[in-house]
Amino acid sequence: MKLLTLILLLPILLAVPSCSTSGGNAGNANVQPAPKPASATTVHQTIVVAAGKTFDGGGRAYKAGKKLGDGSQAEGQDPVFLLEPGATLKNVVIAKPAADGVHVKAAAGKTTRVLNCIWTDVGEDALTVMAGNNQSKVLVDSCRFYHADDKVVQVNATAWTTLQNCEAADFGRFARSNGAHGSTDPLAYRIDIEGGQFKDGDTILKMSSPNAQGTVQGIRTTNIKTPIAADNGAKITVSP
Ligand code: ADA
Ligand code: CA
Ligand code: CA
Repeated sequence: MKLLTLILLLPILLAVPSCSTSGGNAGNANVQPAPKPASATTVHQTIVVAAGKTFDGGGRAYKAGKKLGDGSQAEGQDPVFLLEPGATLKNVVIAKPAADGVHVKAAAGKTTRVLNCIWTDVGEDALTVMAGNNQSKVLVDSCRFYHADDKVVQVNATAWTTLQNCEAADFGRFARSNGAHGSTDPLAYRIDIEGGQFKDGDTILKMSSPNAQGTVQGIRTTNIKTPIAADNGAKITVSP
């Protein structure tokens, strides 16, 4: 390169931000602002999306009625949506109060999907994988989650769960395999986080049972305290 070209290019080269590879960080997060829906349909009884069916909210907002829960940290609240194996939920905004968000069931040979959904203020948690085994899959793609006092995605079953190109801001743990039984839990949880942007949170992925496996790849983060937490022999692989 000629000296003159280098001198002309120098300001551009210097302006490119540097990337850190710690915690799988492929650059700074640029999380979109949360939408502010003008109105939301109150759901008094959990909306069940039957096996293999699709519920397309068309961008409309839904919130929990009192019977489902208040969206606090109290356990045992009901979800706004329940997906049966192979169902798809898309283009839905879950507004406050969000109770226990969305429950997902998977079954062998089926993929259950949550696509392009937004939680404006996560309730007890946002999305729970309730059932499934290592032959079943759950895919959460291009979803956004804001303001979770504690957990966002809670995985209580061994369905292979992929969280792809999601965004979260202001949260405790973004994804967590069930920690209730700790070192004695034999379940082989599997969570893969691929791409996405995360800011102002404690941890991206926490797993704490011996057979739990996770991967985190190609995410962008800003202000995450402890990106990964793997206890009791759980294995989490991180790559930039
Ligand atoms: C707590 C509890 C888990 C599970 C989870 C949930 O973390 O320890 O067993 O119930 O809440 O799904 O909300
Ligand atoms: Ca909980
Ligand atoms: Ca919950």
